[in-house]
Amino acid sequence: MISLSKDRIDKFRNVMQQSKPDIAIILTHLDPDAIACAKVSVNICAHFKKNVSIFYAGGLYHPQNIAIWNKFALAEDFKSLDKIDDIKKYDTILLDSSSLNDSRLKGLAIKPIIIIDHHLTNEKLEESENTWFYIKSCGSAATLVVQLFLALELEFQQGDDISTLAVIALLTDADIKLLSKYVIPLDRDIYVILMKSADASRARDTFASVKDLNYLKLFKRAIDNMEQVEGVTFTNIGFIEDNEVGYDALLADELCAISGIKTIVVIATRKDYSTEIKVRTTDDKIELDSHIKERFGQENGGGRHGKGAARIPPPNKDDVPNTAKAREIFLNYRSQQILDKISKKISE
Ligand SMILES: [Mn+2]
Repeated sequence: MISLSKDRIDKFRNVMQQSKPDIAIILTHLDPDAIACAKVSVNICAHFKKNVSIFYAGGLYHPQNIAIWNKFALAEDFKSLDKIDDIKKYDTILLDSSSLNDSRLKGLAIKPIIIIDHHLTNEKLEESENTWFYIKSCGSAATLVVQLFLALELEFQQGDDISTLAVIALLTDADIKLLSKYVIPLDRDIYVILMKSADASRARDTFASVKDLNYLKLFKRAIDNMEQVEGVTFTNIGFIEDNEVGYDALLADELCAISGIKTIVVIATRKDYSTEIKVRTTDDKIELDSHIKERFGQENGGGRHGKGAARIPPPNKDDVPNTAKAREIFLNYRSQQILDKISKKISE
């Protein structure tokens, strides 16, 4: 396995040793990758005898995140970023994200001493004597954090939470069976090492437990309302309750894995009449997020609304339908509007 050079590790040790006694790990989103990065990093910080707290922006949304949250009792360690008392008290570590201007930070000025991320951004982050940045395109940020953990000669215990969470992160971000186009040999090497200690049945359970009766109800709607337009499969699942938010993403993931479906668009409308759009494709040649940004605006597609996702804000109060008939027309109108936007060629 490719290891980090001795110089890089020495520098990491220095940065950690010189840091403040209190470290805040900042996550701009909660997903399996960010969660695993944070938990492995807690062990790294503990190795340097630091007090560490994890703060996150946003919410859990995707049912898989909720399953992980409950199964691994994460509520104990993870605090909402709104609860951060005095940011100056801490040195900060930014994981699975490297944007300091991320809108999800709500203007919180952070100067991380450590950044580990697998998304390349346009922001020019320059490492100084007191900072350590590791940004490299690969399947998951957990790969890079685990590589660092191992390079520091730390060890996983048989069946521990952190190796299990890292396996879940890899299987989610780097795609089941590590088939994502972003996967590099390092991801596979790390996966093999993790599987020696991870609790595979617990990892499997986490994937299986997300499908409940809500899922089944929405799945039926998705199947009933499915239509094919020029090789793209559309489905409008209609209104979703607040506790069903995120199921649209899960449905898109699942439907995209069905043979014969190449690109899937799942449309769902929330109580405030905003519309969530989730797009998944198996076509490696499509740069999905840039297409989504072109059509739905820059804050979509890997921006504020996540990978493969877009959102149409709620209509003006006066335009909110209040009869069943008007609601039906609204849903049809939104479907058509989205269908038009998606099938339109970028050059038009
Ligand atoms: Mn990630």
